[in-house]
Amino acid sequence: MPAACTLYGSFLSAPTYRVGLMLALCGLPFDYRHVDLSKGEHKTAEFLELNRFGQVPVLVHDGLNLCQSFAILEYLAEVTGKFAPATMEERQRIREWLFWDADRLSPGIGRTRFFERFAKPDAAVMDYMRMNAEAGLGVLNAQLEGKRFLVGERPTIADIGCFGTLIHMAEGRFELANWPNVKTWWDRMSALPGFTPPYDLLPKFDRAAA
Ligand SMILES: N[C@@H](CCC(=O)N[C@@H](CS)C(=O)NCC(=O)O)C(=O)O
Repeated sequence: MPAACTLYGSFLSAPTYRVGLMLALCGLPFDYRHVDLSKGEHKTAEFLELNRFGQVPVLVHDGLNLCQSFAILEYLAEVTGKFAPATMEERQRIREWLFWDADRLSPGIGRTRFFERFAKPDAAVMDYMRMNAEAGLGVLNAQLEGKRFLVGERPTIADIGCFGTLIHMAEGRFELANWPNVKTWWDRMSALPGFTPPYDLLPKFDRAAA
């Protein structure tokens, strides 16, 4: 993948981390632009030119501005050939995981963590979010029984996507040890060459590629 990459994101953002982690695991240096969500920088006319949805992350590569982190993972897998499906069946299985994550896992985990960290809504709302998150963790735990990775015998963007979703789970007061198969898989993901934890990978300032 010869062209340079620029990642726009926030150090607090799991979707930004998901893309940053993919780049790091692929060994691809990237310029980083810090988008300060607290100042509404993601809603400026300039940023909306990059992402019509007014959200981070955005990846700019080869003249294309790309949004939606799971779609960006698919793009990167395609252009690098890394963490990519080897067969049509794998492609579909990976998509199933990514779509399920966006539908079920991310909302529960992400919102519970957001509310725990930044706001305290009504207890019933918190319970509902937490229940959804725990249901998602239960699905992951069951699926990882006796398996090294989510699809096939090697890590794919399905793993990177779901791992990125869980990365701040401790901030949502989820105890990883309660889902032992998820914990074993987490340790395996954290041992991949190039793995970098979120607050090391994503700074609070712009950074040029090393
Ligand atoms: N489905 C999107 C979700 C992105 C997202 O929710 N980004 C958050 C930060 S973690 C954001 O930009 N929030 C501001 C907003 O939605 O206005 C993705 O996966 O990229």
